[in-house]
Amino acid sequence: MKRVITYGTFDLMHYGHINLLRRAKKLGDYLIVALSTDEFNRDMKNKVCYFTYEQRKELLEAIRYVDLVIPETCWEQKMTDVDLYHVDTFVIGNDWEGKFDFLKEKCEVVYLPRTEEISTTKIKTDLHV
Ligand code: C2G
Repeated sequence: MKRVITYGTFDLMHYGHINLLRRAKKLGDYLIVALSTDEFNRDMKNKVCYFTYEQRKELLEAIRYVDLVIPETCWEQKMTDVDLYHVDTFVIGNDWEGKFDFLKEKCEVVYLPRTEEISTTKIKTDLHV
């Protein structure tokens, strides 16, 4: 069974996220999503989420492409996660192009094109939230 992992905040879930998750799942048989916790978002990613970790986790677990959701609590957990979850492929959007090439010693690393016209920030701006 080919195991794939991806990481993210996934706040205000939108079709750009779904496009990523669908393509990520196509790279294997089992997709793990490491979901940024509220603390990690606030302290390290400078992101204020609309939905809490538990709400974002529930949304992700309802998506057919997602097999497991785990917490992302720090930048440094990826190497450990690859071993812990026996990951074959790490995948993320190409806004991170090259940033996680260090994982190539452990697994395949894939950067997928983002869905350009949508983002959580755009949604908030358009809704004047
Ligand atoms: N994404 C996308 N198209 C968009 C928006 C997001 O393909 N229009 C992808 C991103 O490239 C990422 C995933 O969806 O792969 C989740 O996006 P974010 O929640 O913005 O994740 P990010 O803040 O980039 O977190 O350690 C890695 C970080 O946790 C990644």
